[in-house]
Amino acid sequence: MGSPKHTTDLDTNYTVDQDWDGYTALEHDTWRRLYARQSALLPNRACPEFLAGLTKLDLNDGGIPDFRRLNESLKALTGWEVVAVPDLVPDAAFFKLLANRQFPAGRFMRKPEEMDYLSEPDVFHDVFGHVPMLTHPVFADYMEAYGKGGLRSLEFDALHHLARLYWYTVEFGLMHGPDGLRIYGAGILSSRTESVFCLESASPNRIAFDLPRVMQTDYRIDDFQQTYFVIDCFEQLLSESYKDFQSIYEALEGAVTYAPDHVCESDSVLNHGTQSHATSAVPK
Ligand code: HBI
Ligand code: FE
Repeated sequence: MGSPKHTTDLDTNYTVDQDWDGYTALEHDTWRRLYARQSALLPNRACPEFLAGLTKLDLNDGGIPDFRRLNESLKALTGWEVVAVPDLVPDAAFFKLLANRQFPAGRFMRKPEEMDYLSEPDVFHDVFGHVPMLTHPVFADYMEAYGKGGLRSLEFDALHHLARLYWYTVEFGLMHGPDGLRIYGAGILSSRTESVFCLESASPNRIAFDLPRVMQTDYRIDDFQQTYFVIDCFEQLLSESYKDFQSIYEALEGAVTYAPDHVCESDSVLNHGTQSHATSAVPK
């Protein structure tokens, strides 16, 4: 499938032992502080499905969760399991793990001076941010479908489209639920400052989710998002992921790439950000 590099990555096992006994008291303490901070902030901000998952998994019983114990609950709920990885794994390997309902989680804990910003996903981002969502049956199926779509994308040179979909849903997704705007993206849920910014600031765009539109949109990794895409429910996300991505990729060939702050005329806009520029479409 795809290039020889992808084939090699697909055959390599990137998982490691979590080595739970190797964590220091300081690292467990960092988990507890981060947990306390986010769990105080997230009621009425996170979607109810995340908060329910957090309760079910009991991630606050004294430090960094032991994946062996965590997996007993998670597997019983949706058949997903968490596997430890040293850092980012190559895309092909990442997709293969997701397609098999295995979520790769960084085993390292951030340093106390990095409470608010990290460039690589650590155990707090991966476990607190992502794993509660994997207890929800529909979201759990979406993540598997995403992994399968990712494996197929390797044949079409469409990785950038898939990476954008992941970014604007799994990492930075918002949902318009019965009680208003709520967070389901793990990149937000594990961030104290973005949990408030994404809902309350007038600055970012909030635009109704549209699959090809998302696949055409660049993103920023070094600052708050300038655009959030908003879904109605997880069933919508799952049914979108059953679409024929190949025909979407073909339709997107030669299409423009939108800058992160761009607003299109055809967008269904919930909030037009105060920082947006109408002329920010750039050729691919
Ligand atoms: N590896 N461990 C890990 N975690 C990720 O979130 C991750 C990754 N490899 C690739 C990747 N994400 C992204 O490029 C996907 O969006 C495609
Ligand atoms: Fe993540």
